[in-house]
Amino acid sequence: MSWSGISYSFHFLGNHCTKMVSQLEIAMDSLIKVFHTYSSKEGDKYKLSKAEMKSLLQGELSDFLAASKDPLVVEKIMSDLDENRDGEVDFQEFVVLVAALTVACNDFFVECMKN
Ligand SMILES: [Ca+2]
Repeated sequence: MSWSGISYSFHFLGNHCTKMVSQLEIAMDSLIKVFHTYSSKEGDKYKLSKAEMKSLLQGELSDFLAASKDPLVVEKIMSDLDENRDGEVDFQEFVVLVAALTVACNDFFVECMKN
């Protein structure tokens, strides 16, 4: 990398540290932090095992879990999300769940606003 490239990188990082973070950036940061808080507990630090997934759902989405009367809900979510069938949920697989739940919440919000 040239000197101008390095100074540009530092300039970018410097700006990034001092500027105000947006609501969306805070939300993205939270998603990453929540995932890693649970994924780092056992085995592969960057993937959720079934136990870690259950712990995340209980800790962060307890209302969603309580609303489901299905005793196999964790197993079903796990197998739905585990696209590459390695028995664990990586970050890319996890965000699919968050996106689906966010879409459902938005639909509910829009319906409420109409009434
Ligand atoms: Ca997987």
